[in-house]
Amino acid sequence: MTTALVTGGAGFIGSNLIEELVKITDKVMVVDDLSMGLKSNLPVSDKIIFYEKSITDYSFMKRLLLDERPDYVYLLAAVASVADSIDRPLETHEINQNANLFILDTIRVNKLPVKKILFSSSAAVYGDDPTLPKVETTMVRPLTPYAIDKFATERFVIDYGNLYGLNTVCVRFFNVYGPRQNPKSPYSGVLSLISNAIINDKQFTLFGDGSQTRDFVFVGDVVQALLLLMKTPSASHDVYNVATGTASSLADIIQVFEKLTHKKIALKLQPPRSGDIKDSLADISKLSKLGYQPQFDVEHGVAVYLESLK
Ligand code: UD2
Repeated sequence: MTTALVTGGAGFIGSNLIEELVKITDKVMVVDDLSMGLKSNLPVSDKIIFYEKSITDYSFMKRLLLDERPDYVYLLAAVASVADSIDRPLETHEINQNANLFILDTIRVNKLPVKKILFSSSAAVYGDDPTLPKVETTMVRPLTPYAIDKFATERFVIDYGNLYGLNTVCVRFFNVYGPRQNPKSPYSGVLSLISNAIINDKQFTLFGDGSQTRDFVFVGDVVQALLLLMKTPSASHDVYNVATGTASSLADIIQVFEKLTHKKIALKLQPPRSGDIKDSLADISKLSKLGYQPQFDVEHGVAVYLESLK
């Protein structure tokens, strides 16, 4: 019997992961406080055990880990917005770093037989250094509480491997999009905001001239990467970019949406958002060497995303 624990499993990326995990796992435990996620994001399956709990509920987390002794642990729960982290640095630190460290240390101290632990970090750790594409060895420049905690927790996760022999791996997500990405928050990913605008015939606020570029990666490809990293023994005590290796400008993306929906997006033009980086692009050769091949270009991914919103 194989079991997995997914923190943040009711969220956007977590719930897409769980859709695949239930096919290959006998039992999937989900811990989510529903601060961002929705219970309805989870697929219906009697393999899923859902706990509406925060990962900062340490006595609960300890009991769960000791009682259930999961084989695989996916650490996806987080304050997921940079802006939110700037408003709440201490809470962000508690959730994004301390709670994950507590899980690692509970596994270490109790010598739990966890096969592998995966931590979700972010391209935010690269900060505003303009060198492209970003390779995992590129200097990091974390500029916000979100990025600082993501980077420091990466180091904890990797060094719990080096120091204590835990089998761990980290990922740096670039701009993930796809079904169940919540467009409600003003800090949601830009593709969910464009979808929301075009479907509801609302204006989309474009910051800048649309020439800024991002490496947009479809959530299905992200799930492929997570499963691959979990099952690849050589991917251990290390960090991997998860992206497509292709940059698209927002102007390109807007065109893709307009072509697919046969609608014109009403744009409200605003100056560039302060603190934004102009361009972002990943080098994915490290992950590709393990067999990762993104299956969705933006046209395909956006089409699937739009279909899911019908
Ligand atoms: C993403 C992450 C952020 C951090 C960062 C690291 C999201 C939502 N944000 O920020 O958490 O990890 O990467 O580099 O995943 N835009 C508009 N109109 C809008 C919203 C956005 O024009 O209503 C523009 C925005 O100014 C930017 C681009 O779209 O140029 C992408 O914005 P984003 O917030 O989706 O993602 P990003 O890369 O800035």
